[in-house]
Amino acid sequence: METKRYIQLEEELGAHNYKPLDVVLSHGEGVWVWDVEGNKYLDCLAAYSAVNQGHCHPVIMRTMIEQASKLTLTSRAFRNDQLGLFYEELCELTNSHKVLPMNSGAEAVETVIKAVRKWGYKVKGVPENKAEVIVCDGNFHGRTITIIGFSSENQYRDGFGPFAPGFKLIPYGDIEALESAITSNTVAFMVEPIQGEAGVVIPPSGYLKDAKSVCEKHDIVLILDEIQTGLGRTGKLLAEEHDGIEADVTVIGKALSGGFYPISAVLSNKAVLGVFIPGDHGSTFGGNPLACAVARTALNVLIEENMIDNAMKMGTYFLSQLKEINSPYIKETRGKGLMIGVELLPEAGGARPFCERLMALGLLCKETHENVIRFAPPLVITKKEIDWALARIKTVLLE
Ligand code: IF1
Repeated sequence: METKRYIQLEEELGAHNYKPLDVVLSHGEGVWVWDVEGNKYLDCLAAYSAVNQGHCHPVIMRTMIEQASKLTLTSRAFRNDQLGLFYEELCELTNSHKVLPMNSGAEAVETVIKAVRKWGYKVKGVPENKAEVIVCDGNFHGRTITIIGFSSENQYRDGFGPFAPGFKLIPYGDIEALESAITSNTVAFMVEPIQGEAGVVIPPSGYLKDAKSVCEKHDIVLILDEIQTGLGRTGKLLAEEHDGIEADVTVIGKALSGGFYPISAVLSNKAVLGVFIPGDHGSTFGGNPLACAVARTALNVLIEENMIDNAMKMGTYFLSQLKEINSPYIKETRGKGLMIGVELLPEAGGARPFCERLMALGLLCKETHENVIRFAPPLVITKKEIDWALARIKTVLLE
């Protein structure tokens, strides 16, 4: 079946909640993917940083096949032989004290909102139903009703109200705004170390460090959403390391399974996740043995195969080369590790046409927020592959 038939089926039978590029992918390996016509592309999106380890990583695949032939799902009514080991290895790696495993990133974010509200009521003494969580303009934390309720992006909210109360929006990167938004009912501040969907927006250096001290001063929980920035994307295991801090609570997902299986997790100190008692929270698939086995291997290859250092080295190189492109279309080129955004001037006519031209040259990337082309390849990318990509990026940006 050729491309247009696949597209026709998707267009006719699928809800139109996305506007994908018209490429129909059939298999992938490392940074490369192939479409149904046999054309080869370099994947510069890595499924929004869920495939940091590269497509179909053979070692993760072997674990998936082995575990799938043994035990996939037991529910949490019983215990299993992968969960405790997953907890141990994840806590060791991230210096965490407690873990709550879920499936999607949004579910993990919903979980942390429940946890900090309960912590506020039971530990901090905030009056019931008065808890406030501070978030930032330009945030992206998922697509559930609670989460879009505090989005600053109209399209994510339009038509989906009414929304949950108890959230305050402040400008991203502004510590004074954080300080003045805090009340006696504030329980937490939730923030992305770099705002992905907002267009790879990097806050002033030291922002997370300052946010941590403001949170400590007012006894509120600092939650870092590292679902996109975590697991090596910015050249560190967690992006918080660039500021030399440890969040009270960290949310991870996406590459936690190397793109093989939905698994996310809330990592915390003892206090916050310690508020949950049996029956408070759960999910059918949360913490299932297949997800945990895959995640253990996905974390292991990230470290064993030096992907994090590679992301730092290759990201520095990629960014420096992109900054040298003297294109009339470029407003700003920014990034950290392999989380890079090229912001185009409005007169360039939007990033989408550039992504379409890049696709025609064999490079798959995604526009975000109209004018930003996001470059976030798998962390296994080599200098040679970056040079291959740069040649095509220059062609499109200099034509
Ligand atoms: C879409 C991008 C969007 C996330 C952060 C939580 C979640 C995400 C920082 C929720 C998910 C995905 C969702 C996908 C597009 C992509 C994305 F920034 F990565 F590009 F939308 F902002 N926190 N990001 O980035 O995790 O529930 O999806 O597992 O919804 O269109 P999820």
